[in-house]
Amino acid sequence: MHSKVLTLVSHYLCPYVQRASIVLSEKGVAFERTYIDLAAKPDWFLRISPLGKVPLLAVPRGRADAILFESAVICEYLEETQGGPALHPADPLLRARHRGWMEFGSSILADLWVYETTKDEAQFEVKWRALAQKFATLEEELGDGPYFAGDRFCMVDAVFGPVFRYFDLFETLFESGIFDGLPRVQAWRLALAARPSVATAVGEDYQERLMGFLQRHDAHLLTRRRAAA
Ligand SMILES: N[C@@H](CCC(=O)N[C@@H](CS)C(=O)NCC(=O)O)C(=O)O
Repeated sequence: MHSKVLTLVSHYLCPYVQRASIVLSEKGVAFERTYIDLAAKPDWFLRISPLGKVPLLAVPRGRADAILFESAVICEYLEETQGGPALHPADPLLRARHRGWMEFGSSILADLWVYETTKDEAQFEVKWRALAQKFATLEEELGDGPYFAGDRFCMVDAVFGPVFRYFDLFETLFESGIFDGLPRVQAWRLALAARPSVATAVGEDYQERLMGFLQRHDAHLLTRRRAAA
């Protein structure tokens, strides 16, 4: 690739892409996006993506862009090189703890992948319990908000905005109760949804696209909808 500005190689539904987009927006960095179809990855993409995954960040440099892969790496690079507000704590111990919670967010995304794609009811229930347990763990970690670490939006928030977004659609389908009894998580979710960088990390047709994805997977989650209807 040969870009003029930072370019985020994206997919419309990818939560890892969203976290990079959120960090770019929070830092006020101008960037472009290139979308690819993960079901038919173009050759140019396969040549530059070592794991065949999005996001990639193409960084203009001389004749050919430098390509960064892995969303956490991209976010850390942006934190180190771009202006705008710091999204990590200055204290190394606290910063390391935040990185741990970012990983925790990634583990929730792995659970969510199975939760939203499985056709199997038992597996769905296992993932419901895993997710409920992880959100309960977060309830213990959260303070008075509105964000993960208080007043200032941080990198952990950038990871969790896309996590909570899934439930905006899921809750139109059936009542999962996954956030019941977790007032801090619920308040955090609302604060993140209202943050412009989070809201604009996806297109306006995000929910339609996600619904199409669930239908293509013939997801068990959709049968919960029929059961609840
Ligand atoms: N650990 C990676 C995960 C990225 C990831 O799983 N991306 C998915 C889309 S959300 C992907 O590109 N999947 C394509 C594939 O695995 O073939 C990151 O943080 O960037």
